[in-house]
Amino acid sequence: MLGGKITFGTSGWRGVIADDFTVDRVRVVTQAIADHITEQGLKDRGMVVGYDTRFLSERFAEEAVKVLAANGIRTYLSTRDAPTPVISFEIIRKKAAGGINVTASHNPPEYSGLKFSSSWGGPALPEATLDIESRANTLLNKNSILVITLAEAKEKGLVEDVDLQKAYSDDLRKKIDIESIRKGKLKVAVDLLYGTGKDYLDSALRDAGCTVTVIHGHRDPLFGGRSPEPSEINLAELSAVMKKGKFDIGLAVDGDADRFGILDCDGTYVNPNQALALLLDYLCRTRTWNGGAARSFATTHLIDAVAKKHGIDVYETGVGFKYIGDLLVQGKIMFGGEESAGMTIKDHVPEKDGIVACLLAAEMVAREKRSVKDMLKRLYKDVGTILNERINIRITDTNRKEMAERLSKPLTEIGGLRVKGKKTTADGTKYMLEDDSWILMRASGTEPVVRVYVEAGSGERIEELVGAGRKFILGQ
Ligand code: VG1
Ligand code: CO
Repeated sequence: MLGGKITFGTSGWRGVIADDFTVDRVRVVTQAIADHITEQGLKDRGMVVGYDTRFLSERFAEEAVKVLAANGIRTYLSTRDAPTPVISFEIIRKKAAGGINVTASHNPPEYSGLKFSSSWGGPALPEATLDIESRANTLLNKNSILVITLAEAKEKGLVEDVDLQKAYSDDLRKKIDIESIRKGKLKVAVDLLYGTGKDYLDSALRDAGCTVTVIHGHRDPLFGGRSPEPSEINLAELSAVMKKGKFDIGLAVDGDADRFGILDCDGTYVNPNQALALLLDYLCRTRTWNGGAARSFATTHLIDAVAKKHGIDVYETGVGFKYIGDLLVQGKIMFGGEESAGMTIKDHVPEKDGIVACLLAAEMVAREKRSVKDMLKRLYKDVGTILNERINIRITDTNRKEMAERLSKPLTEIGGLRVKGKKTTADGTKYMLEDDSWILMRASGTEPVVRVYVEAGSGERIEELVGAGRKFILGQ
């Protein structure tokens, strides 16, 4: 058997390079995908294949192409590293059977990963990933992977090198109010976090007349020693750049450019939940779209308050953008967001898109002519103050077991307040407390951490709840 079991987490299969994530295992997973799409009768539609800027990503992508070709499946292979939403866009454009992006997204540098998107363009739903997983785990014990060389695949016309950038970038002009951004003459600081967003986000901003200062715009498979996640701590350097100059907004995307990061004009980090609520409010005021708003179980209820203000429905989904993507293709929503800094909009890809989110934030700042802080103040006045926080706690295998046990027992009191209601889903139990604050604790499906999500009306309550959650997880 080639290593341990292969499992797809919240988004794709991820593993440590040279340990879980190896050439052999990429071939196995690709064979499972090839069998999956063959059984669905989609094999003649071909697959879009891309890769991020991590160590050996293009090599792993090549392995996927070789296996697909051996199975008689044609590949549209990206000529450069590709954001996941761009793969999604191309799947829809080419009416392909699906797509593979070799990426571990926001994970630390030692990870690689493989995201499989279905023919409808979004991250595969559990029914697809469970099938692929089970096929892959059966294949691990067999020696039946079909592989041919890349040269042979090319000779047979089974690989087409494609530029994914142009069509996607042209399409952005239909979705973003470029003229308003142009009129705003924005000065924008951009952190590309060494990832795939390069020449997508910065170029789109320049095309819209912005003056753009870019940092980390080159490939570094070690991501400067951090994770390519646009979190507050990882954007400290961008914030420092902004404090030295005069900027209207700071923008960032994660390693595969499906997540966004936003800094206010003074370099202050904007919490993604707040950014989502502001963007939803802005879109409701500036677009004439029908449909509701979707948010994951862990995402702020500020979305609900904004939706109520505009009279639109709210859909609550499990954690993972696949569920939001599914609602988008069903035509039920005009907006979908996750607290981890993922969002998409009507008529766009059913996948989170950090590039679109950042451009919409630029558009909002250009049109509103206010700082994010001011917009937020106004929003809170309008719909009430809801603050939130998420912390990640690294756990060992020993405290994982004890924690699971503790989590399985119902709680009646948290942080000194009585539990007034609870909702249990596959993502854990969300406890609603007497003062309308809430807390959710769940194990991540992409990293070896437990996440504690809290929401409350004041900073002090947030602190108390975070403290209670930490104590609960670590058992002290
Ligand atoms: C995290 C986020 C989730 C997101 C997923 C993939 O999952 O919480 O909202 O969809 O990552 O994001 P988890 O199970 O680790 O909490 V990405 O940028 O890695 O595609
Ligand atoms: Co990502």
